[in-house]
Amino acid sequence: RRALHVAAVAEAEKTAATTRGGAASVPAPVDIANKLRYLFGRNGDYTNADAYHGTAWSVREKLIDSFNKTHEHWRKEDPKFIYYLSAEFLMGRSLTNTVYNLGLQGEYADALNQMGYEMEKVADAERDAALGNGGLGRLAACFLDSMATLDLPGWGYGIRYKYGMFKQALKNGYQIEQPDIWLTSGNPWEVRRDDVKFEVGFGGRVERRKVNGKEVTVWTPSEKVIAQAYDNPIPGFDTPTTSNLRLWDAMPLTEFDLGAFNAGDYDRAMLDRERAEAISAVLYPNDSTPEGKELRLKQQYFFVCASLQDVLSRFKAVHGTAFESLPDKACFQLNDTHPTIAVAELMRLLVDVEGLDWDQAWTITTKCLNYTNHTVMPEALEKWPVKVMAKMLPRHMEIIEVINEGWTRWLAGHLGDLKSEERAKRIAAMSIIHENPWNKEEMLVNMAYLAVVGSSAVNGVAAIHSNIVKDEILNDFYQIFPSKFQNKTNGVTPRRWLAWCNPELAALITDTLGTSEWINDTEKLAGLRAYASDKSFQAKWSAVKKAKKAKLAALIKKIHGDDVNQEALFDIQIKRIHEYKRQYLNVLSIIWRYKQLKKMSPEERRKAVPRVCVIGGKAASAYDMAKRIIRLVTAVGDVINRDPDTKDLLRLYFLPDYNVSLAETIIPAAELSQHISTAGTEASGTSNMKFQMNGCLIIGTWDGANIEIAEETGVDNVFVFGVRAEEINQLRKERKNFKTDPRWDELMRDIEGGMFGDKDYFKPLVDSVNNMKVGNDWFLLANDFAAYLEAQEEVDACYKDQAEWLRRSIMYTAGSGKFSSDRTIREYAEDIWHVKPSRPSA
Ligand code: GLS
Repeated sequence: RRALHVAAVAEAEKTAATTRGGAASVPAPVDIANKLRYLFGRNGDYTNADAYHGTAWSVREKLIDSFNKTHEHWRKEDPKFIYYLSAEFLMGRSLTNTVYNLGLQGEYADALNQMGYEMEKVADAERDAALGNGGLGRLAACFLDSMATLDLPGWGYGIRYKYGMFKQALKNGYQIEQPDIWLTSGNPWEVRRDDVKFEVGFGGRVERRKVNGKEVTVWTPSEKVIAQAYDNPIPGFDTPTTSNLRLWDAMPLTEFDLGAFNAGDYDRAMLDRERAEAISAVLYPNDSTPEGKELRLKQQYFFVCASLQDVLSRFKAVHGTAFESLPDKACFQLNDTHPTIAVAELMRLLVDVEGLDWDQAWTITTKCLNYTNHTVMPEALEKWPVKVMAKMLPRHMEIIEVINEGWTRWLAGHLGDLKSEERAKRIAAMSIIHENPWNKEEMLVNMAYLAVVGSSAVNGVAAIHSNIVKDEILNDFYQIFPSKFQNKTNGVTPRRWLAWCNPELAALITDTLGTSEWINDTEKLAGLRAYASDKSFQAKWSAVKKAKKAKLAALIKKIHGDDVNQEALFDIQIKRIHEYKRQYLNVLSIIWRYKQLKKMSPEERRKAVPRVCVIGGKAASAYDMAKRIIRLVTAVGDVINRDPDTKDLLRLYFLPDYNVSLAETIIPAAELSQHISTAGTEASGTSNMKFQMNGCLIIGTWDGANIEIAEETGVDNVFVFGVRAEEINQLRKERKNFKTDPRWDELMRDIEGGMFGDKDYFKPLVDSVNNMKVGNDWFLLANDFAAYLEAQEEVDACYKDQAEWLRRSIMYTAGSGKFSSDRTIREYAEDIWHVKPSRPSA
């Protein structure tokens, strides 16, 4: 029957091919029009948004062809897979990336032109898929691009949030949050898999039963939901490989309680649906800030449970119950602690469901799992109250207790040489379950400790950060398992972040190097060093930057209604708003600059370097201080941008709703970007790499990946300032002896005195950094203030020498080879995952 069916379809396709050239070769304009006609019921006179949908649904078919081919190949080859478990994937838009990665940009750009549309405007109609907060989620998205490009068998697994990262609007200069309703017009980039769904349980009770003389543990959840799979094909670049991001949507077990409905109880009839859907409804809008809500733990378990069941069911279909070979076929990367419940869940599936004995299951589990730490912020290292865990996941809590017993017992033996008091102290410090230091009544499960104990490899995301992980955050563990700890410096995809978002610069690079191979071999960018001082090359380089600045200027005009001086230095700080990232310090230096300009004679002003400063980023909805910082930016901008004495020389704009697509416009236009976190606080940063690739100079602290960027670019080409990470602890202790700079004191008085209005609202901001006692100014703004102003003066001096500025700009791009996520992923694949490329035939 099946053979007959296959033959019949093949025959039909042959005739179709002779009559209409085969689906794949329907001319793109016809195909786009067909999609609009048959999927949307539209006939002519389309808006850009219509044209986007028609184009996207047309491109989707080619994407799915490639996806199917790849998976057919992988099914046959059965290679080892890497599964990237992440609560966040900040994908942004897909159309441009997909047509470029599939090599279809010419065809579709022409098609749209013929129809009277421009690809860029059409692409602009797409909504961002904002299923992530910031760097951590965007890193996961870059990693998927690189895995596919490198032909590595691998999938991402996460949650299909109905509402992604909130939309940020400004009302009178204050942030307001609006829901991100991104799925309303349908999502052409996903495929719902009605044949892939799993049950996920919560709560209930755990019992031991005897089955065939063997004691088994049975967990009977009190609540069950369905995890429904949606596949999001991920096209590699310059390869036939298209891999997958599988996202789970939560649905009720039964569609609808008809009994309750018939009895007139409409609310109850809908209750299950609402409860289930709540699980995948909203992304928690936090980044490096705490969020201990039960729903978040529920989300974490929900996607981990569905993903592990999915992987095990595919494994069993091929290998039956030969679970000892699971580590040869599958490994899981835990993206931060969010998916750490996987340690307990894999144990539960292997022991309770598959009947393996504990030790065997533990060997398999620890071989399969690896953990990446992404933050040093103590408040962001997740800890769940035992009470919460025991109620929501009673069996997992038991499993974690058993893991911890085994772990502490092992430790006691391992530390046998120590005096008993010292040994007890060390064991207590490393126990996965421990007291809450702020509330002795409460016991907590430390998810980072669970991840370390349950994994083969643990890594940080930049050299300095990996050292902090080893020497501070997880030092006890490092002393015991030094070889478990690694560094994997982050990277970003050079496709989205250089080639596709800056096609003009990409064309110039390709022209100059005589090849476009740098797009997947970024080390080739080093070839640009030879041209760094070449006048005619500098002129072309500068022309591209000017064109990109014009685009950003147009955007500022659209948002704020102001024309800005395009000859000015474009100075950018875009990232989540956080005290440790120190946007506040940036604002203080802008106020200082403003005050200096005010004092200058017309003659002096003529010599000043004009600047357009842009700040963008979202504040977590509950992060009060961050919201005040945003208001300070807008308030200072309101004064500066309207002052006739200075408005040609200095502007400050807050660009609302910073997201991936806004970044794609801003970064190519930036000349100076700010990465000024307190040394030792920013694990890596990844926008710094995107700016570097686009030839943007950096003013920054000796922190995160800034250090490695400076090494690759030439330290003298970077404006580095501020205290070093090693000094921080001491400086914090010596807070009350610290003498602030008189300029600092003046600025504090200005803000406090109402120079920018809203003085009551700004008071807590001033107080947070101004009262020099232990604990205040935790992020040491005052310590770095003078050095920062000095570095800013160096920036001005350098900008006056355009030849030098351009030389440096070129050196940045030339030195960015290391920061391709292809390099990062290759390192993960070789050192941690042991996964090899497997490419389908073209
Ligand atoms: C983060 C760090 O804060 C960033 O420094 C880092 O670049 C990113 C990716 O590793 O991870 N951790 C976090 O919780 N949010 C981030 O962006």
